[in-house]
Amino acid sequence: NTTINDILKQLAIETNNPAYSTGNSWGKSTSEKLIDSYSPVDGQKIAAVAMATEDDYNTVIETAQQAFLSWRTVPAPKRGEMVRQFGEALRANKEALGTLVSYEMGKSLQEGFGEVQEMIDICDFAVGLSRQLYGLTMHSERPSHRMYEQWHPLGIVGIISAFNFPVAVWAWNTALAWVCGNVCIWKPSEKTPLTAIACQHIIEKVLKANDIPEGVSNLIIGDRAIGELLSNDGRVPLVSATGSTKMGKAVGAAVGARLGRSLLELGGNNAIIISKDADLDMSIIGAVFGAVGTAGQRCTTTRRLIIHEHVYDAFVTKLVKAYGQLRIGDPLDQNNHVGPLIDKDAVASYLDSIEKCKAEGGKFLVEGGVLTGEGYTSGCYVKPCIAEVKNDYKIVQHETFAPILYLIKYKTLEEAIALQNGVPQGLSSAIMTLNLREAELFLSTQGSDCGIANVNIGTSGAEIGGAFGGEKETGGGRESGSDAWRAYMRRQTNTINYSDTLPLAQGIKFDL
Ligand code: UN1
Repeated sequence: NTTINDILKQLAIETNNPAYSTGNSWGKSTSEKLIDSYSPVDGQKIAAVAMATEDDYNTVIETAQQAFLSWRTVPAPKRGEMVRQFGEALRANKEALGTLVSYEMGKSLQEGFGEVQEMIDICDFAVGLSRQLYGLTMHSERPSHRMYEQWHPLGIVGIISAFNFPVAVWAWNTALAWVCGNVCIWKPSEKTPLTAIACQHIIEKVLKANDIPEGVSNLIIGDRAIGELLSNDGRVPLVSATGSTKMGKAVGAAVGARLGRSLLELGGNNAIIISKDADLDMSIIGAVFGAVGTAGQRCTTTRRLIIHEHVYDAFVTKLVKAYGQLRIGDPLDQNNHVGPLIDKDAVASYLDSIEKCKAEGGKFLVEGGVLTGEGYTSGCYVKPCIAEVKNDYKIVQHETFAPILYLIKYKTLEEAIALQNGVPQGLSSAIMTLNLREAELFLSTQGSDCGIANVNIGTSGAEIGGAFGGEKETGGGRESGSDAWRAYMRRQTNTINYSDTLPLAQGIKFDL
């Protein structure tokens, strides 16, 4: 339709797009292989993108290596100025880019805009940071000596991002990495290559306007093979990867084998504890948005509700009623709450998880299923569903990227916390309670074992200012706010002697 065509035009998306860009120019791949990007919204092919070859990859790496030599000498606040302009360019393109995110990935338009807002927010954050990047100073035990530490850039940062946040997660990484003085190579998900092409066109204008050398912002389109090249490449000191635990284990192992650094943001299996002292109406909003937002495809999606036995029936009645009001359909239509899953493979895995849950004894209070008929021809629209389960079912221990919500009943808060922590993943968690003792216990060392723990807020929708990431199989990395920038730099301790003697530390005497 015309709106989408206008948007593709505004974002400079062509029918056939090149396989890579080193910033100011797009490279012509030697490969004939193409990735076709289909919209899960209506099943239409949007456009095609060439896949990069290993030669293309090496061209990108060599250009990036060269660029780093000059980019690292640009003062950090000047690098921040480029990021500030990038934030401005994103503001100007928010509507178009947010709409393309919604159309190519399938999340609601509001969430598409929200995702671009996250990019703008991290740019603002990074601009301020560019005048900080603080090291500490400490007192030397030796007279007339000064000790301090400083932070230097690493070099090339490889960014592997997932389809569910096709643009924001790149921005979290790249905005910080740039102000820190690194150059970046982005390998987006092959399920959402066009939003990545659009982002590269947006930054391209900023790079040109500021005479930034080729190689500071690189995009490379490919599948797992490109991810493997990045992970195994000693020229890439840091690989930041977002996606499944399976992918993260492969990346972490490959990068670890060469003693490189990886920053992993992997699967979640996030729960909300609904206490007997919860505000139930507020809890419903948190739980429903958490479970069905982005059609259950956020790493922070609420997958489990752990509900106190005293409020169980009342809460579940409200919850089932709320699910009955959900409107599923075209995510570009703002009347709808839930859009499609990313593709038919995701639909198959959703159906398979429902079957597995039933086989283990799960009792469905709201049945799932694939929607057919008008408006659902892409075959990617599914019904959000709810099942009563036991926490130790195999399927409940596993992250299914779909709107399947599991209910578990509890008696004591200690038991609820044990259930909440009793999964291999450790990303996000929440408790709904108006009881101070419960809230504080949940946040204490005996409480949630996750990287994110909230009170009276759901599990998803984190702000940029905090460090984002999780423990256990979530991978341990932290991105975005707070001091997450340190992951993109190397620390150096410096001791300077401005006396005319050379005293040794620890009082050691060494006279010649
Ligand atoms: C993700 O799903 O990979 O906290 C990121 C949230 C979003 C980011 C999710 N700000 O839900």
